[in-house]
Amino acid sequence: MLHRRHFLQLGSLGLSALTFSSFRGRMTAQKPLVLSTWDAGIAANKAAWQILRNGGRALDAVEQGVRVTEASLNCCVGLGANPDRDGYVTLDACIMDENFNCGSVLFLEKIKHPISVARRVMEKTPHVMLAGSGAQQFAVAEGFPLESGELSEDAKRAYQNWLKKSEYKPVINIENSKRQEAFVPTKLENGDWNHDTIGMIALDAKGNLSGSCTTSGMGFKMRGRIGDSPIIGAGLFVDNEVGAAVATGQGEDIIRICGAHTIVELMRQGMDPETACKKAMERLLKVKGIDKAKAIQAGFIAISKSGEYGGYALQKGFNFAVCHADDKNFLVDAKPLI
Ligand code: SD4
Repeated sequence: MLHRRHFLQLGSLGLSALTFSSFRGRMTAQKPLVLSTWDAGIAANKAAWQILRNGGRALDAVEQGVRVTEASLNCCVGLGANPDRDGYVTLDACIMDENFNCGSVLFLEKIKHPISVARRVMEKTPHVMLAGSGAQQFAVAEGFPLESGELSEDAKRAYQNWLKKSEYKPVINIENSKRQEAFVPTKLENGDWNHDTIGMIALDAKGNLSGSCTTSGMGFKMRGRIGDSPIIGAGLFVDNEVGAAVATGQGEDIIRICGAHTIVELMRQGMDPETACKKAMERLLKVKGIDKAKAIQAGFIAISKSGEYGGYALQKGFNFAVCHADDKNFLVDAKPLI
C-alpha cells in the first residue's frame, strides 16, 4: 500500500500522468529509475536523473547523485560531518556496477568526494578496498585535492557538546527528525546533524543496475570504526541479473546479516523488493533481539531488474526518495517492522 502522504504528493502531480503502478504493495516504475535513502535523496536523485533521462549509465548516475550530498554544506555525509570521538571526520564509501565491479574507501580523511575515489579504486586498481592513509595517498595521486580537515563551525559545536558527556549513543532517525520544507537536511537544535549517510541505487534505460553509498559513519564513533556503508554485500550489493539493494542505519547490525546481499538473494528467489527488504529486516531483528532493536534504526531499499522497488525499516521514521520521471521525485515512508 502506498502511504497517504505519498498519494497526496502524487495527486498534486496529476495521477493520470503516472508511469508507475502499485498492486498489492508492489511498486513498479518504468525504467529509468533511481532510489536513495532519506530525504536528502530528493536533491541527489535530481542530479542522478539528469544522467538517466538522457540515456546515461546507472553507474554515472549513482556517482553524480551522491556527490550532491557529499558536497552539501547542510549535510554531514561529507567533510561537514560530525567527527569521531577524537575529533576527526573520517569518511567511507563504495560503488558497484552492472558487472560485479566494485570499489570502496574506508577511514578516508580530508577528501571531499569519497564516492569518486571509490570509483577510481574500482576502475584503476586491482583492488576493491583501500583504507586510511593508503586511500588518501591514492586519492591525492589521482588528483583529488587534500582539504584542510578542519571541522566546520557546526561540527565543532556539536563535538564540544558531545565532549561534555562523551557518551556514544547513536540517535535513531536523526537523518530526518527535523525535516524541513524543501527537503533540505539541517542541523538539530542540540547540535547534532541530521544526516550521515546516503545510499543510491539506479536502473538505467538499458536495463543496467548500479549502486553507491557514502557516509561519515556514526558521529562520535571510536577512531577507526567502520560501519556497513563501504562494505560490498553489507551496505550495498548489485547483481545485474536480479536487482540492487542499499542499507542505512546501525552498521554493526547490518554487517551481521550481510544486509544488501541478503536482500538481493531473496529477490533472486522470487520475492519483490519490499518483501525481500522486510525478510532481511526480520533477520536483523531476530539476531538483535527485540529489546536491543528498539534502540537502533535500520533501513533497506531495493530495485529489481524489472523495475519493481521498495523498502523497509526497523522502526518508524525511515523514508526514501524515488525518481522515475522529471516531475516525479517523491518520498516514500518505509513500513516499520517494530
Ligand atoms: C554506518 N550505516 O556507518 C552507517 C550509518 C548510517 O544513517 O547509515 N546512518 O553504520
